[in-house]
Amino acid sequence: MKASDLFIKALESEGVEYIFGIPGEENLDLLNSMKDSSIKLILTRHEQGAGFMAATYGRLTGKAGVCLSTLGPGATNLVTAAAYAQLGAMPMLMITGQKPIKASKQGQFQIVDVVAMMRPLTKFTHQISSASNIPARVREAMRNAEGERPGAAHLELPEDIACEETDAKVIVRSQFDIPHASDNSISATVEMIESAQHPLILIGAGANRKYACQTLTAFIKNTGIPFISTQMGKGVIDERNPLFLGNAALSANDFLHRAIEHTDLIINVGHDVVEKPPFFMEQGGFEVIHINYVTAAIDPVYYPQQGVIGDIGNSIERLTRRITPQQSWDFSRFMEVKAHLDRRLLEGIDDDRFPLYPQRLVADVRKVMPDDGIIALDNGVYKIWFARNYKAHIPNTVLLDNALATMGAGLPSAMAAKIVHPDRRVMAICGDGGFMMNSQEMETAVRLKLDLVVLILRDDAYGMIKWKQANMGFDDFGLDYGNPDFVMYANSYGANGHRVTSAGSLAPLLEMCFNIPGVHLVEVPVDYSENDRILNHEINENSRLI
Ligand SMILES: Cc1ncc(C[n+]2csc(CCOP(=O)(O)OP(=O)(O)O)c2C)c(N)n1
Ligand SMILES: [Mg+2]
Repeated sequence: MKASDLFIKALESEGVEYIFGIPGEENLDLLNSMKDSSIKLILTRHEQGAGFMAATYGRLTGKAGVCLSTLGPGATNLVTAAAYAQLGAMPMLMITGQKPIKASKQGQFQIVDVVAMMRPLTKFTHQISSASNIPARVREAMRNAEGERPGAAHLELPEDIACEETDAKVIVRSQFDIPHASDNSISATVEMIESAQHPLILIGAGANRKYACQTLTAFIKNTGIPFISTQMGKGVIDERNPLFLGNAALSANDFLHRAIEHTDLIINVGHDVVEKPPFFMEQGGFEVIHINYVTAAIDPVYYPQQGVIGDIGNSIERLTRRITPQQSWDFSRFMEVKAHLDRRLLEGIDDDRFPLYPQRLVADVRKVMPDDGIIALDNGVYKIWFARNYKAHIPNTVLLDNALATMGAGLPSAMAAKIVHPDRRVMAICGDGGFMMNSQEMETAVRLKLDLVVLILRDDAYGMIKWKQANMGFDDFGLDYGNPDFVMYANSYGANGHRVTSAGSLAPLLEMCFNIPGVHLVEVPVDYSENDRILNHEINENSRLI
């Protein structure tokens, strides 16, 4: 068999459904091998878009998303997506081409050492130097990408290897279960939780990866212990749950930090130090139990005293069976904090001012999204508002990146979400800055006939940096720009462009967009003038008063 055919067969055997990317001449054998394959090629307009789509496919399915590029410039364009997958623990496999390795063809033309470039950004990176090794290398790349903690893997398939003949056979996936935590660690944890006074549960990104939602919901119901979530832990448990205190969108000085100050034990489920810390450990302060698939990466502000390492669902189920709710537990302070925060979160939801204020925007988006609707956020200051104010109802319905926190991923990740869940409502939410970083993928979305709403929050500036600039006491300088006419821009792609002209028209317009097939771009002028006052000062001051 030809090596490139074997490569594609190996990917088919891994269950790969799509390859996102842009082939170059060095990938033409592989491309040709895809012609008769069950794997669908999704051609994009930039490798970064392909990488973000593959990573999000991996995030939503647990199976590595696969992307493809040529050597040199194609591969360097994948670098940000590699970091996105690696930091965000999203399983992804990148395949890049290379000039022939056995006989040089064109000197050093277009050649960079892609394997070395990918090393700090991946769990596994390898140049295939013999066709007979393809089955093992593909398997190993997938094992690395998908195994806990998931991340990026990379394989380079040089042009002369891709057309070799080989009689090697595909290696099928190994069957295994994720190991379970030891009885000792479960017993020690039960003891710690039962003897705490004010235990508090924190749910992080890892709990969104596998199916921990039902067991965690039962754990919280049976124990009555209140919980908070990190940005990437949103939705593991329905945030309308009466024991949900709030989201750690801000690192410090929010209402829920009053609860964190009061706890003596944090039960930290699925946390990952890559997320902005939702709390800071201090010597002599509260203790932390780390419940996760892998042991905690230690950091100056994170050094849990107890680990429960193994399948999260299994650990939680066993803890639920073993823990007896204690008379001595006292959650009154937590519930006081919740009452204050809940009241504050209602402020501004019907604010009629225009351009729109973020609180109204978040409330209106929530109104048009069903429980299973997915919002995919790019990076900008609105991410804080959505993390804090948007209540997620089910797992993986708020796709935000609190790991690499890159701009430019909102649109591609929404597209991947729509491909994985064609029957659900999906909305990309982007700043005018982040959207423009990968806006060329509008063409891909239109070509794929995706039903998608792309919300652009227009402040004609890098608003998030303006907000930080104000917070640090600097003058307003150097962060404003102009924009294309987004309505005409969308229309030129064959999408449908819309502009919001009053606060009251946003929700009905979004509803209409979801009812008309196709890609809809909705430009929403936003007023960020209160971000500094509210996020930097008011929350801090008000939370100190409770
Ligand atoms: C690729 C990349 N470049 C720069 C940054 C730093 N950064 C974070 S948010 C931001 C501004 C975002 O502007 P925009 O997308 O318009 O959103 P806004 O905050 O204005 O709503 C910048 C420059 C980043 N996170 N990622
Ligand atoms: Mg902006």
